[in-house]
Amino acid sequence: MNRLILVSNRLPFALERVGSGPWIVTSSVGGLVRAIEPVLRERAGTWIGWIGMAGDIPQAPLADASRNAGYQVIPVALSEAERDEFYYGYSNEVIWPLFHDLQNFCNFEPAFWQTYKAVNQRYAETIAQHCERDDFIWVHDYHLMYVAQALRERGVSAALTFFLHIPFPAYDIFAKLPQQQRLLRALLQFDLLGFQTRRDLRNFLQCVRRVLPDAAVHTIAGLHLIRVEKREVRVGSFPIGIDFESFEKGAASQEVAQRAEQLRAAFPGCQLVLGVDRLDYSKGIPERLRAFRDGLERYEELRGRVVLIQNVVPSRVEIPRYHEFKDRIDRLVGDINGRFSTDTWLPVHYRFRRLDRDDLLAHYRACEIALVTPLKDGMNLVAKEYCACRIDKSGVLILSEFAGAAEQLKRSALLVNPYDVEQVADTILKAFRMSKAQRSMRMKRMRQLISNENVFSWVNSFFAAASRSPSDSAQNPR
Ligand code: ADQ
Repeated sequence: MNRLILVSNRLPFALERVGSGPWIVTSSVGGLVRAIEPVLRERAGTWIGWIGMAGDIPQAPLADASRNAGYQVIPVALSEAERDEFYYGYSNEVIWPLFHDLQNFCNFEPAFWQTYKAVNQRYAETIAQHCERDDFIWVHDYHLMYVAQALRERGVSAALTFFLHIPFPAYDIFAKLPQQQRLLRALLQFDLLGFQTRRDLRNFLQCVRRVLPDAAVHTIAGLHLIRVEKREVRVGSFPIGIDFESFEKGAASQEVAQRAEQLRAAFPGCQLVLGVDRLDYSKGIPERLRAFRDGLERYEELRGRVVLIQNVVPSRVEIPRYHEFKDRIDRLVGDINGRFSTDTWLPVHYRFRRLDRDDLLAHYRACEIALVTPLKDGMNLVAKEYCACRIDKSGVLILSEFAGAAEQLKRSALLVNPYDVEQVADTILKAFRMSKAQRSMRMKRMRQLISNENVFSWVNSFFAAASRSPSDSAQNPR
């Protein structure tokens, strides 16, 4: 079995300290980490990434973290200027908004691209120092799209694979990117490119056809191969899943059941509608609040009988646009509560902080309706986590048609266009009125699918696609 080298912008650890006290290492417990860690242990693996802080990296706590994790951890250091221009700049002020179809939010500052390339070169240098010829290298996400190009320039011929967690835009939007050709050529230095959905895959192929006249796209029995510069690149869609069982088990625990009960008891006679998001303009939070307000305005039936619990985790607060965005949310919540609240009913309960895991699961368990309405999203794990925690097989998922998850859940979720405030309001009413039998039939179907297509099968299907030769793949297309 080949050794696995996993490369991502962030390592699965964070380092924190109060003042000049000792460093504290906290591990990330996301689904991706849970799925990947056993594979890394089994394959004598290495995880390469940034620790999340600029400047020198304290080595001792990281060495401890690596020993405890059971695989090698290699940090990549970024200076403050690199963090600002690579991470906040090109990654999050150019690629992130553009790939979420929000080109007006982009800051196409030319210096950002130079730093993006330089940091990707640093990653390549670190990978080259630690990899051997037969290693399997798996690079993740939009921060590191230039890594394969930089590795090839260093003569690395190992198998290079890539997975994009965010959407890939259609040509009309991608064409705005000043570096469109360079970025596509860099991506085509990988041997396998994975996208979340068929939509993203289609968009990517369309961009290749339009931007690179020398590239030929072949589709053989459903499998896509791109031939360019005497290379052959496989491209596929691999919708990411969650660790269904751990959410289901967690939701069934006594602590979570108690917490959910307390939450329900706090709002007697009301159906609870849940929003859980990172603070990000792509998640459609103001649009959702406007839809909720519109529902209360037009449907008296909802007043006093629904409560929106909106939890927002602080994120990228260093970027000014995110501040403005938070102010908008604050104002809308104030407006709705000011206009509609009564002595006994407050329509929106808004929290701006990370919930701990039990609390998050209790919210999933307690809320009858989940409102997951991103303007665009690679997948959206909240939608899947919500269903996994509905162990009583009830609950309604209102889901944006522009979330990757909609491709899998469209038969059973209530799909909405998040920009259509009136339609979302009507759908809240529909969910509110939905019979128990309908809720249960839909929820059972979603749970079955999410349980089958979980994060472990996602990892396996990606590895399987990487290890098939193109001729095998043509016979067994995805
Ligand atoms: P994200 O944009 O971070 O991920 P998402 O898939 O929704 O988006 O994951 C967010 C995670 O944060 C979830 O696991 C959720 O439980 C957690 N979370 C959100 N709000 C929280 C709160 N208030 N308290 C505690 N936890 C909270 C990117 C892409 C997505 C893609 C994933 C995985 O943008 O489209 O689904 O990667 O590929």
